Amino acid sequence: MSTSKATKPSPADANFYQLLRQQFPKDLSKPAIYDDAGVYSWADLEQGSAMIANLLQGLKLPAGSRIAVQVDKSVEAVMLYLATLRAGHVFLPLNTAYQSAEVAYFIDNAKPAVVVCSPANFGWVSKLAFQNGVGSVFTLGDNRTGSLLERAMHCAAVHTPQPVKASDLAVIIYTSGTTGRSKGAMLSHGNIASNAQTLKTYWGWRKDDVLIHALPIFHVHGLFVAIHGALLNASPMIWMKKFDPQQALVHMQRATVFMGVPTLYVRLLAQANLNAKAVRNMRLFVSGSAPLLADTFDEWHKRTGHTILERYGMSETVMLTSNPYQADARYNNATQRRGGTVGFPLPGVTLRVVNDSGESVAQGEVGHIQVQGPSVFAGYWQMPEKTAEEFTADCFFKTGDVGKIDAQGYVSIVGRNKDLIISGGYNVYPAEIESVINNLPGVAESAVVGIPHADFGEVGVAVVVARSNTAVESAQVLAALKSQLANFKVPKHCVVVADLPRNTMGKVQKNILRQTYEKAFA
Ligand code: MLC
Ligand code: AMP
Repeated sequence: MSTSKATKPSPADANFYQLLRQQFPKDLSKPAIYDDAGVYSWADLEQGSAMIANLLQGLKLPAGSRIAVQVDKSVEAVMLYLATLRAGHVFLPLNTAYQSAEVAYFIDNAKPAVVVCSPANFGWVSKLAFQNGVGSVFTLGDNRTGSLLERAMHCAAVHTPQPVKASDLAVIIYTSGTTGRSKGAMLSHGNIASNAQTLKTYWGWRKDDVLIHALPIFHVHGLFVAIHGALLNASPMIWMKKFDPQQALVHMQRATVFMGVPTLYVRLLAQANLNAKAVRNMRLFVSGSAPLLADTFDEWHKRTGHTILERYGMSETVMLTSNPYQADARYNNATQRRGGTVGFPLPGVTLRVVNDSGESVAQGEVGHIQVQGPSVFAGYWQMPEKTAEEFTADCFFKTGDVGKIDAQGYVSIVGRNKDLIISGGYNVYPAEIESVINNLPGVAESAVVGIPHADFGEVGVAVVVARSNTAVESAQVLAALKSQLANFKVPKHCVVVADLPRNTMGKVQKNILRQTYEKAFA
C-alpha cells in the first residue's frame, strides 16, 4: 500500500493522516523520532499506526467513535493518535493527572467506544469504563507494554486511511468551563490540517529542522502544534518524556526548533550554562499557552541572542496569531517579534476586538477578542446551547480573552473575561476547585484566585470560610483536594478567613483577594 503520491484529496478523502503521510520522506528508514529507548523510523510510524488502525477497525465500531486515551507520553501513544485518525475515529486525549472523578465525567460525557489507559490504572479505569458501557479497554505503558500493542502485533502492517470529509471530527479536546464542568471542543480533520499547513509556512519550517518535543501530548500545544509541525515537514523529533532543562540543553546541540510554555523558558533561564553557544544550532524558539513575561522575553534575548516567537491559541481554535518568523507582507513586511504581544492573526484568521455591545473598538483600545477562521472548532460535544452562547450571530467565536491591536497590527492579550488561572500552561477553573472545597465538611464558602508565581506564571490560592463554630485547617483542605483533583489544579496555598470581601451586589471581590495575596510567592 502506498499513500505517498501527492494528489489533491477529494472532498471525501480529507483524512489528515493522508496529508501527513504524503509528506513523509521517500526513504522511510530515516529517523522520525529519537527516544530514550531508541530510534523510530518513518516506516515504524507508518506500520505501527497501521497495525493499531487495523485493530481499531477490527472492532467494527461506527465511524466517528471516540477513543479516549489517558496514557503516559510515548511514541506508541503517537501511533495510537495516528491510528485513530486513519481509522476515521475521534481521538480524545486526557491529562494523565486526572483522577477518577474527573475521568468518570469524561467517559460519561463522551461515551467512548474504546478507552486506553496506563497498565497501572487498569483496575479503576476499566471499572469506570465498563460501568459506562465502554466496549473495549486496552492498556498502553510508556515502555512498549500493554494489551493494545499485544493485540495490534497480530494485525496487518498495511492500512488504507478511511475516507473522511474535512468536516468530520478528528479530535475532541476537553477544556474546563466556568461552571466547573469540562466542555469537549470538537475539532475536525479540516481544522487541524489547515492550521498545521499554515504554521508550516508561517514559521518557515526547513528541510533540515529537528524539533525537541518536550511537552505533554494530551493538549493542543504538544499534540498539534509540535507533532503536526514536525510530521508535516518530515522533520525528526527528539522526544522528551518529561521536560528536563539540562537534558533539553544537550538536545539543543543537534536540534533547531523548540516549543514550550513560559515555565519551560523560566526553567531554562535558571541554568547557568544557557548561553549563545549552547543554542548556536537552534533556529526557532516558540512560546505559547500562557503569557510570556517581558522579563523572560528580554532575558532570553540577552542570554542567547535569540528572540522568542510568541503565539496565541486555544483548544477550540488551534493557533490564531503569531509573531512573524519572516517578513509578513500583510503587515508592511514586519519582521519584528515583539515581547508582550502575540503577533498578527495567522493567514486565514479574522480577529476582531469588540466592546460589551459587540461593536468593534477603536485601534489600540481594549476589548473582547473574537475570531473566525478555518481552524475554529465546530462546537462543544453535545452542548448545542453552550456552543450557541459562545458564537456571535455572524459566526465569530468569543475567545473569552481580552486584548487590543496596535497601529502595526500586533495583538496583545491583556486579560481574560473568563475566571481562569493558567498555571504552567494548564488551565485551572476556580469554580471547579471552589465547588470541591465547598463540599468539604465544615466549609461555608470559598474563593480561589490566581496569584503571580515565578515558575508557573500563576498559581491558585484558596481562601476558605469555615461554618460558625467549626474549625477548618488549611492543610486538611489541601490534602482533600489532592485526593480528588489533578495535582496541577490543587492551590499552592490555602488560608482560612472570617469572611470574603463582597461588593454591594453580594459578589465576592476576587480583585481584592488577588491584591491581598499578591506577594504570597514573591
Ligand atoms: C506540575 N505541578 C503543577 C504544574 N505542573 N502545578 C501547577 N501548575 C502546573 N502546570 C505540580 C505538581 O502537582 C507537583 O506538585 C509539582 O508541581 C511537581 O510536579 P511535576 O510533575 O514534577 O511537575 P513538572 O514535571 O515539573 O511539570 C511542570 C511542567 C508541566 C511545566 C513541565 O506542568 C507541563 O508540562 N506544562 C505544560 C502544559 C501544556 O502543555 N499546556 C498546553 C495546553 S494547550 P506536588 O504538590 O504534587 O508535588 C493550550 C493552547 C495553546 O493552552 O495555546 O497552546
Ligand atoms: P486552552 O483552553 O488550554 O486551550 O487555553 C487557551 C487559553 O490560553 C487562551 O484562551 C488564552 O487565555 C491562553 N493563551 C494561549 N496562548 C497565550 C499567549 N501566548 N499569551 C497569553 N495567553 C495565552
